[in-house]
Amino acid sequence: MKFKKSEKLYNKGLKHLVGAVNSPVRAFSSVGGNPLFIKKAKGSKITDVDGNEYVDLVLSYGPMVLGHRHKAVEKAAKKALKKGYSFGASTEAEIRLAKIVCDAFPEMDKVRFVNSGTEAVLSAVRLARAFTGKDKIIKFSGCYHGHQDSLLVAAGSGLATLSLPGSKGVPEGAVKNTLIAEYNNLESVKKHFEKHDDIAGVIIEPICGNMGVVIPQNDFLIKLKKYLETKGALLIADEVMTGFRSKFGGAQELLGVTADITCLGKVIGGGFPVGAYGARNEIMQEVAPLGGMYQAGTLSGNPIAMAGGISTLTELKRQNPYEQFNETAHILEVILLETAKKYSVDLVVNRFGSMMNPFFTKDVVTNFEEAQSSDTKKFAVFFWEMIKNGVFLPPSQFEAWFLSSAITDKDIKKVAEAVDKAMLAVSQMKD
Ligand code: HOZ
Repeated sequence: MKFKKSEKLYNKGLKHLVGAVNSPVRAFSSVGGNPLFIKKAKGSKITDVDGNEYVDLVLSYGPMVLGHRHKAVEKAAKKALKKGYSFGASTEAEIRLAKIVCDAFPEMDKVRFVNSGTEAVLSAVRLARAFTGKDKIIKFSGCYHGHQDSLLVAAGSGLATLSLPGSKGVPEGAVKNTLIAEYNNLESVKKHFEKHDDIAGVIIEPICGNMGVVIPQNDFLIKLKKYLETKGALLIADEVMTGFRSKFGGAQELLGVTADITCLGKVIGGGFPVGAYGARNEIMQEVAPLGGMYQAGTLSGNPIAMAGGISTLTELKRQNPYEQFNETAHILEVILLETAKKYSVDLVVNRFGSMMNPFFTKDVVTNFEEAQSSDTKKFAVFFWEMIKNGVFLPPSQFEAWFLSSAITDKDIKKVAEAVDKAMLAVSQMKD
């Protein structure tokens, strides 16, 4: 497999783009080598500029739940494109997408569309503060909620990938109201409430995908919500990854829990830039123009993105692929674990719905500390062997693998063959 054109574009890109990328994880920093440049994608496959075709398990970090360029989505986006790209005024499409979203989340009466998951979360945090009149927010180590200042501490995703404890340029004051708890550990939340009486809420990825996939254990979410109710604090569910992906009603439907404020992104734009936050009327009443919590955006509710979202969610409802996701993830889990056993490689696989990934460790992974015990050098070797054998994975131990409804049996066979070669390579690594 050759990567000459990618290499050439990477070197060219270094001149005017930071690290030749527009989001750090794309730079392949933790796996070494040069990043791949992509030419096109269709269905379950993605093709780089050298013409190498891969089974895509990145899926743009989640949005492409139907696979790339689904017919219905492409048709809807093209139709919208012909009518104009942006108006700075309301359209009927926004009302249609809002209804689909609110219908899927039982306690969501109103939603506000923004342009990214980061924007959705930063607005949701502001809203929680506006509604409760309190300042402090608890987040869990290893969860990543976008790159807003106040939550850029103990974060997963790119920060975990680059081993950064936080970000330069975030003033102390910006994080002074952020408290850190441990995922799957209710006591660590309670300890903060014992010390502080000004906690507005707790933000969580209900199924975490940003320290690798980590799953709530023993009804953690349900217990957390019950506890927060006794404290008058809000539960903010960051469902940017899981919304419409774990189930149509997100991880909340799957886990039987209802958040006070829900953040969405990725799937609700079908690959176009969208984010959203929503809640019951009583809370959304605070948002301008109804209330005094200000939040705005020139491109918010963009007509092409709305068309992408409506068509994706309509098709997703029709397909109802959630059982199929479980089955496919189970098959991949068995492939990974059996191959690891064959080559005596320590491996743990975490999966939930259409999100999964392996950790190169022998112990269970239920929180950030345990996720960090994974051998990232082994992951790097595994990653490159998967690439060389035609499977596109996130170039980080701490990013989830995603499934789409476009994946075929032939793709799974290709993944299995690649896993065999990759695991063999890992087993041959010298200490
Ligand atoms: N925020 C995405 C999920 N971790 C990763 C995409 C990126 O950082 O580029």
